[in-house]
Amino acid sequence: MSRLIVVSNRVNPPTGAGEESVGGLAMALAAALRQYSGLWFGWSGKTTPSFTGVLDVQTIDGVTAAVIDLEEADVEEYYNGYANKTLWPLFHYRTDLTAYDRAYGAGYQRVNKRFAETLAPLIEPDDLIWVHDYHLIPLARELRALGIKNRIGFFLHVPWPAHQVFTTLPGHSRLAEAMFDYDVVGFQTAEYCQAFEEYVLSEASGEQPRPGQLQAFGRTLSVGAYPIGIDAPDFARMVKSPRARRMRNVMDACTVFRHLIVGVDRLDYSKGLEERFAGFERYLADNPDMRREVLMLQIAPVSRESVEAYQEIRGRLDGLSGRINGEFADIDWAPFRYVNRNYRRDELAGIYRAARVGLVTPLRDGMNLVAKEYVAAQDPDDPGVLILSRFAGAARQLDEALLVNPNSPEEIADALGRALTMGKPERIRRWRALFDNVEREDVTAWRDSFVDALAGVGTRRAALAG
Ligand code: ADQ
Repeated sequence: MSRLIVVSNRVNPPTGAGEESVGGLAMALAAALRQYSGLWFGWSGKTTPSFTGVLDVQTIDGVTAAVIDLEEADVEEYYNGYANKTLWPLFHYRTDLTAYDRAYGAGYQRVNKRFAETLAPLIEPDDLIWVHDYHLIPLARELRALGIKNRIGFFLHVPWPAHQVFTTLPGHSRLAEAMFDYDVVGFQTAEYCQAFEEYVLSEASGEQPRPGQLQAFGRTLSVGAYPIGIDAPDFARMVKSPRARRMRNVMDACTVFRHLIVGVDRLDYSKGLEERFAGFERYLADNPDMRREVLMLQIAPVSRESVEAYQEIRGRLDGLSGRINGEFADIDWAPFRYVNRNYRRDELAGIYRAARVGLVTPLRDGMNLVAKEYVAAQDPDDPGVLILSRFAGAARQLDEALLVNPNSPEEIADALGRALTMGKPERIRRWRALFDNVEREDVTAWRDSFVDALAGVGTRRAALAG
């Protein structure tokens, strides 16, 4: 029977509702794999003095994971370097933060080759291979070079930038060509898919024989939008859990007679935290009579701490949060709570549920699962309001949220004013439309539609499910 092999940079299957510190990608992949007899391959997160390619295989919570350690230089050049200092900022339109360093590019190619050489012996002829995210774009090319003929798909979790931005990358053509060693390439939204098509047609002399197909570099590729979702049934269960209820009670006790506004993000410059803080500050300045009526809680666990840009933004956010409380707090009250730690997922569910406003304002975001989690956690009879950046992929589906330009503190402040005074009938009407989408286009729908496309539309799906 065919298997599904999922490949991503990090392999960290969550161990259940209590798991802390798991990114959106890990949550989604674990949920996707649990229902397939398959394998999850990638980096352990550990380093070794010299690369051995020795696999550590474990089964955690129904997911078989096979991981390898990388050398220090790999981590520096491939992970911290090309992935997090070159491609991440570039794909999020931060050309000002994008580092162009040949050693990073070489490390990126080397690690992709190492992944391919370690993975290739594990691949059986009928396996479907599903590669994830910008860390591993050249993986299919490396696997093909080793003679792997299986169907290989690629899903990009982050935006594909406009071609004027993508072409600022030295070696962009090589990276784009590597996409054509896949059979199917999926993007979060139609907009990113179009940006890729536009690049291929205008920069790579490509052709589009029919919608959803691209020809270039002598090969043909299927492309499409496959918006990722959350594990909606699992999240619904979690919202009702004792820990979620306890956390909700804790938050209610902190906000007696006040409305809670919540933001939950990895501490990353793409998430628009500085502008969001400024938006809240503006709201307080413009609405003196509301100052005692609101509490904003921003949860932002630190990430990628070895990258300077992340250290810098952390310092700026510490300063801003201090300034807001310094300016507006009184002896018995402070408007802003800023915490840098991880929470259990069931605790997060309780926090979302207690919040009258979910404030999700990334400057750019492939999708943004926090927006969907916030919607899934609401009380149907008295739901909160989602304020969402128009530059999050999620805005394409969640258009009944209050959509804002995340670069504008004024727009954020206005949206806060609207959300905090919105009557119950409008809140319920908007939430219902949002929830229908979150429930319908969940992680299972995402996985099935991509795997169907990869397997050749439904023909082999029955054989895959295990
Ligand atoms: P991320 O950039 O990590 O994901 P996001 O989609 O919001 O962003 O997912 C974050 C996840 O981490 C959520 O499930 C959230 O609950 C969890 N999380 C955040 N803060 C936490 C905390 N303090 N404690 C515990 N858990 C926390 C990337 C892309 C996104 C895309 C996803 C999936 O950048 O655009 O939506 O992959 O494709």
